[in-house]
Amino acid sequence: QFQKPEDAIKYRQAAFTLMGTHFGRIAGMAQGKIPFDAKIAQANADVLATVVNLPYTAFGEGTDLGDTKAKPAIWKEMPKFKELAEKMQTEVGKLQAATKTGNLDQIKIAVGDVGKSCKACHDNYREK
Ligand code: ASC
Repeated sequence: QFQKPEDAIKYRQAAFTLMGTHFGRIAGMAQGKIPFDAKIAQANADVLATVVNLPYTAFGEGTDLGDTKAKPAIWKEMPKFKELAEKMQTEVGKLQAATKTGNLDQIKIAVGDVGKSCKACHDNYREK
């Protein structure tokens, strides 16, 4: 799928950057740092719901070395890593549903749960 390990590393980093950008806009609204606009929240959640599926095709064998913050533990504990990824994807699905209601209180709860699911993986599998 990827020609070189560096290509996979760049690809997954690009996907994580997009996740951070689109989640960050919704989180900013939840935190009152960005004015709440239900339509914009929904549009960002729709993009987020797609891009959360992208990074995990790019953690193949041999992509553990290079310019990456990914810890070797990922490849030693791939089922656990994938489980945390799926948990995050589930929480993003709930966030997407919450943005469709336009209810900021529901969005705030879902943002908190997505944030926890990001952090759960970072704690074990990403270099600082
Ligand atoms: C973000 C972002 C993350 C998560 C994480 C939540 O907006 O870029 O990596 O939220 O900070 O704990």
